[in-house]
Amino acid sequence: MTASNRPPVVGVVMGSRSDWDTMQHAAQKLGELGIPHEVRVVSAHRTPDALFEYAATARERGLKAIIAGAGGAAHLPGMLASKTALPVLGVPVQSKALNGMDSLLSIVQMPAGVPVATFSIGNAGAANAALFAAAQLAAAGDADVAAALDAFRQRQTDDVAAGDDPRR
Ligand code: RP5
Repeated sequence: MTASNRPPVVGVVMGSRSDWDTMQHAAQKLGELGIPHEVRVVSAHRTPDALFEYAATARERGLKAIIAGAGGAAHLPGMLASKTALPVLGVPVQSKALNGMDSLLSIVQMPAGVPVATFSIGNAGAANAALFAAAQLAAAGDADVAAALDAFRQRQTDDVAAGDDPRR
């Protein structure tokens, strides 16, 4: 079975379709590593009931982690974390008004007892959240993901070495 026809183990959620430009970098990395995942728009403010339902059923549906991206008053990751003990990986989307500082601070400053692992603002944060979710799956014993992650790291190292003269 390919990653796309196995049940998802990672959920990629975002507060708005407008977050997809950023969050596609998480989905792309998960795909590259062969990790089955789902992608949904779930808004803390516009669809709060759907958010609660998503978080409350995530574990029983087989998810092992949720990557959640949001911008501005970015309450989605924290509210998901309030309803599930699955790891929630928060991605601050770069907002237009405040460049993502609002998103970052909204996501990172969780009260003790309800953790959200917070990544950097924007595309790098989305990509790294996916790689971190992969590392969690690998650490929990998924040998295929561990091998895919090692291969990714090696390719990345090789790519840097192959282009080590910036004039070429
Ligand atoms: C947040 O508001 C979303 O995560 C998005 O980053 C931001 C703006 O949403 P739209 O107005 O573009 O739908 O909830």
